Amino acid sequence: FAAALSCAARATEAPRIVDRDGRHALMVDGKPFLVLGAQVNNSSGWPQMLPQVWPAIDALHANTVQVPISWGQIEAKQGQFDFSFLDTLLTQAREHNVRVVLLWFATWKNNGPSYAPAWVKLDNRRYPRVVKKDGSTLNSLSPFGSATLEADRSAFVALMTHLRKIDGDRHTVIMVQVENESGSYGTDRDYSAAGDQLLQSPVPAAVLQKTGKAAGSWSQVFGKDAAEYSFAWAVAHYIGEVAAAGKAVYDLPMYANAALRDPFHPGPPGSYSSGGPTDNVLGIWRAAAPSLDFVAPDIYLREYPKYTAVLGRYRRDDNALFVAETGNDTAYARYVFAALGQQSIGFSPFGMDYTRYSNWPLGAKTIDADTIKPFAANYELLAPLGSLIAGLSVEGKVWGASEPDSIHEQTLDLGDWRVHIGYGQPQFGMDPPKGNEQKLGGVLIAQLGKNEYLVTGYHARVDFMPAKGRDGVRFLLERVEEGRYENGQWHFIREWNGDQTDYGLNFTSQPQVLRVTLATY
Ligand code: N0T
Repeated sequence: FAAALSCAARATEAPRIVDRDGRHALMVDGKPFLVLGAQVNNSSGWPQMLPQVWPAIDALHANTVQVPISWGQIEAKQGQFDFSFLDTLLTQAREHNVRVVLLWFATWKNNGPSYAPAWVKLDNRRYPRVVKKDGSTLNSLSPFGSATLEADRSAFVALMTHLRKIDGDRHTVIMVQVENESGSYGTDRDYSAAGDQLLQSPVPAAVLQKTGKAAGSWSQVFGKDAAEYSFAWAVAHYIGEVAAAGKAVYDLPMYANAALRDPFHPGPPGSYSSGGPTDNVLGIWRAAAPSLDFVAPDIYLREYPKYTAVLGRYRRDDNALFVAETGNDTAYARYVFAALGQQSIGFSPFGMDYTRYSNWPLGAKTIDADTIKPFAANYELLAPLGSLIAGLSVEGKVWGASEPDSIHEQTLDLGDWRVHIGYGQPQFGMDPPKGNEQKLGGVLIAQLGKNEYLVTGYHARVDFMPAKGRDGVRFLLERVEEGRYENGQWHFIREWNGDQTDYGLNFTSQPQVLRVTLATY
């Protein structure tokens, strides 16, 4: 399939998401593309800030930068548009040889309308806010506001029209995020008349199909969850309408991102952003907003069990996994490997610029060269492999693992073979793994042929073994080559043998890529 994908490669082809057998890839210039991304801070989307952005992006070896485009910035006066920042951004992104994901900050930015123009956010009559059960009003725009939808959609269409004009033949912009962390904090739904009415209306067929429920009203079908689920439908439908109108003028991949709920102890809706694409309403979102290519998690959960649970929930047959945001502290860097193991189309730490803002405790305390280093090391290793990995991922031939917090070993099941991974072991001999001092370990494996694997990673020891049920099989490492990929071509450096293979394949802080051929005797 990778070969078929590359054969069809056309440099002029617009970016798109392909879905095959419940697996997904982002295609850019007709080839599978792995987003090694970084997101700038919320207020860095201004021409005079870009000099503090590019040094961080360049140091990261990122191939993609996510930058906000604010509704208030482009349409301060209704109907008059100013796209000068976008023009500047694209010119400079091309000079820095990175792709762009635009973030449409409009009706929702972390539940609120702060990025909407003043003529929207100060006119509560035309652009109503969400009403709580007690009748009070939240600073979160209602998804039932038809004038709000109309206004947001027109602005977005203007943006996409301009974008097609300046970038339709270059595709510097490869995806668009529609809104940011939608939904509302402090309520499960909008208690306006329209919100009440929705509860009593029939659940649309697409939602019934996704959730396997029998027909009825939202209240009848979903009982105590009806408030949150119907609200999620309304928010998703609104964002789906905005995305569809944008796609009609310029068809780029589009997604919505989620402020997560805790995967194990979520608490009640409203304690998290209710109505947004949280893990409990993914089916409703996919049904309500078919124009969105996927919905994506913003992962600010440092703990391994939580982080990996989130990856597993957003990777679905009907949903490509993309780590749309993650913390920029060192603890998060290793998770790029687990994300790739869950077929993620990309990974993107948040707040990666030198404007001197830190969102600690979500991310790092300070953003400097040391903060960037572990992320940069991963991207340096993965960048030359990106297209290869993304192509093999759609075929189900990629595995990945990140170092856990308190467990120091793992096994990955590759089919005929499995690998044992140990973290914090001496390179020579069989001392048990005791974990790395800094949790930076990670491993990535991709199958290249029947018994041939690409193996790479950092701070980990990898041992191959026959799969369960083949325990008696006598096997050996026929050949272990170290080399590097350049434009998809393998360049041989040396063969690993003796101490370098007898006690497992030891990855250190060096960016090393191996091709391992296994055999039986
Ligand atoms: C993120 C970012 C930015 C475990 C926070 C995360 C970005 C937005 N919001 O710096 O504002 O635009 O998408 C919200 C995390 C909630 C707290 C979770 C505690």
